[in-house]
Amino acid sequence: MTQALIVIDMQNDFCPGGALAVPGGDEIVDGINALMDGFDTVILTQDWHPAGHSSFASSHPGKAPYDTVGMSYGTQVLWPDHCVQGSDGAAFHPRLRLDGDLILRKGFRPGIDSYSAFFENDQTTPTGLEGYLRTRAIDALMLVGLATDFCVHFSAVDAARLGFAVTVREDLCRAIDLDGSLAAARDAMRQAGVSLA
Ligand code: VGL
Ligand code: ZN
Repeated sequence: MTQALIVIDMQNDFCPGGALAVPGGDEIVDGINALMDGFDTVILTQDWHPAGHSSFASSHPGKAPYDTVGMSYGTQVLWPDHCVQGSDGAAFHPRLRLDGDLILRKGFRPGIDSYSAFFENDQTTPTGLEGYLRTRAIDALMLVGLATDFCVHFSAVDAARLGFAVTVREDLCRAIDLDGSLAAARDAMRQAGVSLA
């Protein structure tokens, strides 16, 4: 087995003080940096939305952050404006090691959100990450980062469905936990065959 480390969305907007702060989001930076030493391949993902993105509550008159809205591809949670391309909030946490092999940006199409590093929220538009991993003969993945119940969760489930052996290091993740979303995410990951470590 050749295992790669995927570091999900360790960006300023998901850390305390950011636009969509995940409680304790910055606590895991040093542990993730140390973990990188054990991997030949490290991939970082970066949530990367254009201004006015359709996942922002501000783009939907009368809606507030954390409301939901029906999109062509299903129900979408609406977020505060976050990770706008080129902004400080979209930048990686200043202590995060950036010596990984690949930075994969996602969520850049105005009309569709992308929690997963593999497919956008329509669950069919690929990001290309699967091809990158397969052409490098990587068949196992360890996932860490933010947020456990959204981008880590959907990335882990998609990776397991694609046939990768997937481990989520829960101690190096932090959750948003919206209406029980963390418990639901843990169940869904387990059911997909993801190892929670
Ligand atoms: C994320 C909500 C919106 C995440 C990204 O990284 O988990 N969550 N965009
Ligand atoms: Zn986002």
